[in-house]
Amino acid sequence: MDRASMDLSAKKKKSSGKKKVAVVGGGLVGALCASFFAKRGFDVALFEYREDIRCAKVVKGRSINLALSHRGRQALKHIGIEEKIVSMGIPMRARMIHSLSGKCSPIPYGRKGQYILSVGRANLNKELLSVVETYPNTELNFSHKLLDWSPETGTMTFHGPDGAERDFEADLIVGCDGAFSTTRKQFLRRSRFDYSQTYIPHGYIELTMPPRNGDFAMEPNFLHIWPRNTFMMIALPNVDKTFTCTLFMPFEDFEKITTGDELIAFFQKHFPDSIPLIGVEALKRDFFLLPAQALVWVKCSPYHMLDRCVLMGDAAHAMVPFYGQGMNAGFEDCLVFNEIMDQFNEDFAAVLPEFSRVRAPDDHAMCELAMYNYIEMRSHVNSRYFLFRKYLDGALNYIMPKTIIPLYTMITFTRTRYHEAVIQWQWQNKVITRGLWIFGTMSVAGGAYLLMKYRPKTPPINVEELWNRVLALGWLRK
Ligand code: FAD
Ligand code: EGO
Repeated sequence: MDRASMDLSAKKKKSSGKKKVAVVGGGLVGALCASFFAKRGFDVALFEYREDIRCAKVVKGRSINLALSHRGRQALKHIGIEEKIVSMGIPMRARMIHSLSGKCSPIPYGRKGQYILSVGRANLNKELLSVVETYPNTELNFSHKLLDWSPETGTMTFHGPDGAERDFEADLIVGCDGAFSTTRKQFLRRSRFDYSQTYIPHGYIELTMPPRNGDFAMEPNFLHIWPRNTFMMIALPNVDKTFTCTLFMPFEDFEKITTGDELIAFFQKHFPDSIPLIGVEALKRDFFLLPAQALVWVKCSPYHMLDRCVLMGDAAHAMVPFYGQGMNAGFEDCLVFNEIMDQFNEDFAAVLPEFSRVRAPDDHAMCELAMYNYIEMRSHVNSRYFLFRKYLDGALNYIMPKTIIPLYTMITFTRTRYHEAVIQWQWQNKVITRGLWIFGTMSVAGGAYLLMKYRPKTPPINVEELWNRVLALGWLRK
């Protein structure tokens, strides 16, 4: 679409009476969010920096596949594509823990058919964009890079496909432009905006595990995990029968591996069972293909500015990927925003502050949980500890199914507000430690009582003989 017709269509739609919403970023959250607004009848314009990935030959970007869970699925359901996405994904019903010796131990995610889904990022993004297009009141603008926008007028300036700058006006700007959000830059210039950005020492690379004899090289319906403290590797299945392995490790360790031989020696030491599955040549090729990617953590508050602009997804809360919740949290943002739109009759002046008030504590809690998992996993989670912890979680939940629910379950399989899940978890931990204390004291007391009651009727101690035995011990030692 050329400049003139774009402005024309903008004007035409504005005259329809409904407000104009601009969604910046056509990634996972942006595309979903655009459908949410379109479904409510708003005129929606989506702007994406990249070209249309549905036409692009190669799609570069972060993580090839992701774990989709309950929160994300609920949001997809709202725009009617949950079933379709689920059918395109691969259920992971359990984690498969790979120990150093190559032993594999499965631990189910839930007792009754609970599972997470491995979905391809590119496919999911394509489907979401296609849904946006099914609404007549939307327009997709690819190869449009937001340069800046004005909080006073709501005018955005884009770098268009022809290299020229073009302006666009909207009543509401929704910033879904990821962890390095351009939309957010205007927020940083204002007073009373909290912002923090932290890089963790770990980076990640992705490796592809090819099919073996035309089938998956490992069992497909699992999230495969190799917990090795500071070195962590996971593998998620893809529909083409490959696995995408993600290796997380500190940048300084990545830097130590410079040759193919060093790489194989490293894998031989830490992930020996994966070498034949990935293949020595493929391993060497994939590992050195791209430099390790950084992992950043962004927290900010509030999420809105005036009645003009709101941030969602990674733009509002980028988190480290150690809980598999980044996209799910971003999708849930759209659901929560939608619920508040119902409550406040789509009055942006009321909806936006309420969204910040309600949602920021939850996203912050999730960012912190992801960080907590990262610290816990890198400091002492090897395969034995991982199994121990998950069995313990399972056992406690089995004894008290209503009272003690594993944190991972609350986060992944319910829509319990993230911050409430944390409170509930802390309360449970208190109950568990108190229970252990009571159990421990009662065992000792009970044991002592039973000992007294049923003590064997032994003859009285002969002190002299005892002393002789002690002396004999002394002789033995010499
Ligand atoms: P993005 O996906 O980053 O999309 C932002 C979009 O905005 C992009 O398309 C970009 O091109 C566009 N854009 C940026 N700047 C501009 C601009 N100036 N103008 C116009 N457009 C712009 N989450 C899970 O739920 N489960 C997982 O298993 C999981 N695994 C992960 C593994 C790794 C290694 C990583 C790094 C992340 C993982 N995540 C996972 C998190 C998930 O990837 C993100 O939370 C999710 O992609 C956020 O979506 P988004 O749309 O907010 O941002
Ligand atoms: C003790 C034992 C403490 C992402 C286990 C903490 C995360 C953490 C990155 C897994 C699953 C989806 C993931 C579990 C723990 C995705 C996930 C988990 C990873 C790494 C991941 C689990 C993509 C942490 N979920 N998870 O319980 O199976 O437990 F290993 Cl590195």
